[in-house]
Amino acid sequence: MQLDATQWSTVYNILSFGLVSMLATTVYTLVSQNRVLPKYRNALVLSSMVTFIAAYHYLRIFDSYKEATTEGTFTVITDFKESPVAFNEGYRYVDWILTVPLLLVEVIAVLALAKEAARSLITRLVPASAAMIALGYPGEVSADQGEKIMWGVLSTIPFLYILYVLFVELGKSLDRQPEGVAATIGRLRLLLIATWGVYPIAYLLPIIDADGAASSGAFVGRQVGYTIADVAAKCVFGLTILKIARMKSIAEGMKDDH
Ligand SMILES: *C/C=C(C)/C=C/C=C(C)/C=C/C1=C(C)CCCC1(C)C
Repeated sequence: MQLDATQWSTVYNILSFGLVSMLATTVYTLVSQNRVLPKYRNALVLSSMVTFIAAYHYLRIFDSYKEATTEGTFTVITDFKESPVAFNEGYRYVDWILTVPLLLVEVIAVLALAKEAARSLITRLVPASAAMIALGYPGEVSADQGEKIMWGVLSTIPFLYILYVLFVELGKSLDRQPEGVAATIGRLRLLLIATWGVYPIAYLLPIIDADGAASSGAFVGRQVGYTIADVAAKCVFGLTILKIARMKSIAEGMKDDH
């Protein structure tokens, strides 16, 4: 696979953008802890953990990308096959298998549901999300179109199940949320669907490209798609969680003075 100079720097810059977004959000959600009631702080801790874990993996992806494509200071090896080091796409999946279940627990935590209801949702969402990521990985790294489609379809089954639980099951708890909060939680769910939906689309790029897994356009598109989706699904999402926690804290009597 050949990357031209523009493609190479596009991926370089988007990875850099992903890394700094994760770092900044980690700091912001950490220092905002005392702006919410103690019972909502766990949701913020989970958000900080998610962006911290992602920041670490962006560092690793960044290193792996540079190693696989550059030699010396100024030479760019644009042909991945010529590179002695392979680009490791696995870092993303290691990241996701940790952060996706944590993101779902984060949603449940900010709702502060009754213990029973929270446990029932978590015991269904966490295994389903782990299965979704684990089933996607063999397809991601395969160069065979048929295998990509098969693993993609298998991974979509738990994906649809997660959407079902979030929309149908979780919908029932929205009636019990304070005024204004229910609407924000509704928007949070839409944000989740809109951003999580980008991943399977980015995954599809090498499948719909005539050059398949060897297409550099599909490679760049996938890196850009995954990174923008990560920033939306982890950073923007985490900040929305903070907003919900603030609204609920104020609705429950916390003074709105900081
Ligand atoms: C922070 C990372 C997040 C929120 C990652 C989410 C990832 C997905 C929703 C991935 C879904 C996939 C499918 C539904 C089918 C094809 C394979 C995947 C793993 C890309």
